[in-house]
Amino acid sequence: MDSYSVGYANIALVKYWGKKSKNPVLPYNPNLSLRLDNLYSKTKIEKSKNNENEFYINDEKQSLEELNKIMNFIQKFVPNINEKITIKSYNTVPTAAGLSSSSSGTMALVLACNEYFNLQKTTKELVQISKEGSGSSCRSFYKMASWLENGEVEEIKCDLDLSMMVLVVDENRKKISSREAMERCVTTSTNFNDWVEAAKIDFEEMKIAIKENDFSKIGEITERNALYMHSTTEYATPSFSFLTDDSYKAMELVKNLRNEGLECYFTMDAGPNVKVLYLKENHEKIYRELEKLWKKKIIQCTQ
Ligand code: 2P0
Repeated sequence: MDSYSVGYANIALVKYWGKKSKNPVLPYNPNLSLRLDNLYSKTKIEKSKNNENEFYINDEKQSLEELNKIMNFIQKFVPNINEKITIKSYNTVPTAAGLSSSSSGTMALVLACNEYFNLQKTTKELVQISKEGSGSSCRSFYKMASWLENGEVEEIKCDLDLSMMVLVVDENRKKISSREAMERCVTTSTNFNDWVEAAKIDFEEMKIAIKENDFSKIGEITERNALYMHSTTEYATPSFSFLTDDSYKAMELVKNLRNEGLECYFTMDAGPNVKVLYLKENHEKIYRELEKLWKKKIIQCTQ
């Protein structure tokens, strides 16, 4: 029997960018995400055949550093592991390219541990465990979720059929991890406090827009929130950016499409790739147009 546990990627419409506390992991601002059911990781744990702990992603043995990271995390919620294990994980998401592979991977790992070690945790407990591995992964347990400053994760009801695709700029592993980037912004960005205040307002307005099924407002807030998050990297010391010339080209494409009457909006995370948010009913039209204009890969993230 295929006993893999599946975890999904999620993309924030209001971003988590900065830890108010590291233990437990708490965000500076409330944030909110959409789960991408086509981008997932599946993970299985087995008793090791080699009498050593091992960690594979897409059949590739991971470094000792990656193995230690994952084992330290597991040991936080699985006490007294008295055997060696093999962790096998497969990503449909390119790893560490700002496509939320850490959220899908962490969710899958937490579920796999629950299964293999027979932990019998509730979803609510697994959500809280998950965020200690990768903050944003706690949102992947729900189709739409919010994660609050006090650590609570709530499911958000949304009647709109929201979809996303990714205009791939670069699938390679990013040079700076989101953890390190976030930390640098918290400690050095001169506009970090302003970002937190703006994101709090975005979060409140986003919840209202979702309740009112106001897609235009949802899109508007999504774009301005992503741009603000990225501006904190410019104001950091040393300054840096996840976005490349091609990212800006992709953002322009999205704006042009919108100006021509095909309503869609962009968002970007800790990497150069640009995600496009639209209503499912416009999927074919938007995909057809973007396929003509975007010469690189496009990933369809939702059915
Ligand atoms: C988000 N990101 O809200 C934001 C926007 C990236 C940009 O959460 O340090 O793996 O493990 O808590 O959750 C990616 O960072 O960071 C992220 P940690 P995480 O999706």
